[in-house]
Amino acid sequence: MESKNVFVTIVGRPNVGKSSLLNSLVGEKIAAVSAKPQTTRTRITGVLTKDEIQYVFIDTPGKHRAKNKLGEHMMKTVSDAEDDAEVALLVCDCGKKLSDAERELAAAFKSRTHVSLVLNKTDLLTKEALAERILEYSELMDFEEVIPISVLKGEGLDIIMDYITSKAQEGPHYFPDDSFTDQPEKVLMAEMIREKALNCLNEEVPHGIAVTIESLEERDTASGEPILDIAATIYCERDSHKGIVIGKRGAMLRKIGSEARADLEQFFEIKVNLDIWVKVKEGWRNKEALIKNFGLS
Ligand SMILES: Nc1nc2c(ncn2[C@@H]2O[C@H](COP(=O)(O)OP(=O)(O)OP(=O)(O)O)[C@@H](O)[C@H]2O)c(=O)[nH]1
Ligand SMILES: [Mg+2]
Repeated sequence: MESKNVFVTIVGRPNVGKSSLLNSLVGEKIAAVSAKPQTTRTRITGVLTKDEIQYVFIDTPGKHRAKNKLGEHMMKTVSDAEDDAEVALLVCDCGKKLSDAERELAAAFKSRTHVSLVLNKTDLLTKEALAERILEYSELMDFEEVIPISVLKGEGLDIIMDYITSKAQEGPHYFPDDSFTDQPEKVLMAEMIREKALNCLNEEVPHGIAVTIESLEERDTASGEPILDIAATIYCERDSHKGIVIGKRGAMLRKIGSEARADLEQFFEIKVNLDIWVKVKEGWRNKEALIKNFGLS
């Protein structure tokens, strides 16, 4: 059997459902998803190997105007991804009107051959409204395909897969056939915790959060059952934010911890004991050294 591969870059403005799409296509929850824009901070590679074809998906941060150094790094990730795309999916929220972010992305991809428009969240729209949106977005450029989907309902994903499959070319598998991502274990864990913090917290607090895994140790409980001890730290930007993350008598931190633990146990298929600390690193999103320290540059 000849071996094939295809590299697919997923771009779009924040919150359109890029990471949701990545997770659905790969069939594993490898990228954090939240209702808050700017959830994804770095390039995330998802891998799916089916028979002879290896699909490599690259999820990127949502395109926006950077307001701090972290934002600048996020936008550098997007422009880097523009260069190495073989197939590019410009994902849009069909409930939203065309924006500058989409115009800029279309301009960046204009010279490429395999660029398709993916209109997500069709579940939120009537057929008529969707038809209008398709016309509006199709003006952007000469897309190879226009694919309306709903990640939520699992609709249209097979059409995306057929399209991508038709672009696969002879070549090696760059990742082991049984891997889903190139993200290190600790990064996946930290992102699972950050996702829960994003979902539980309001307003400006969640965007100023970074999560690191301090230690990781597997041991056997007294009954002989294996358990994974994970020690994590949530960094926030201010003392007042630290109070919010911890919550009344630690209630918020417990909620974040128990939701994260459930995901961790499911993904890593082992019982987890999760210990989370909260620390303050003032204004870290504008400090290069800290951004680097958190693995975000
Ligand atoms: N109604 C509806 N909501 C969806 C659909 N797909 C994703 N969402 C929701 O849209 C929100 C954003 O999803 P993400 O996957 O985090 O979006 P993203 O484009 O990766 O966002 P950034 O990482 O911030 O750029 C989440 O609340 C998802 O649950 C869909 O098909 N329909
Ligand atoms: Mg994302």
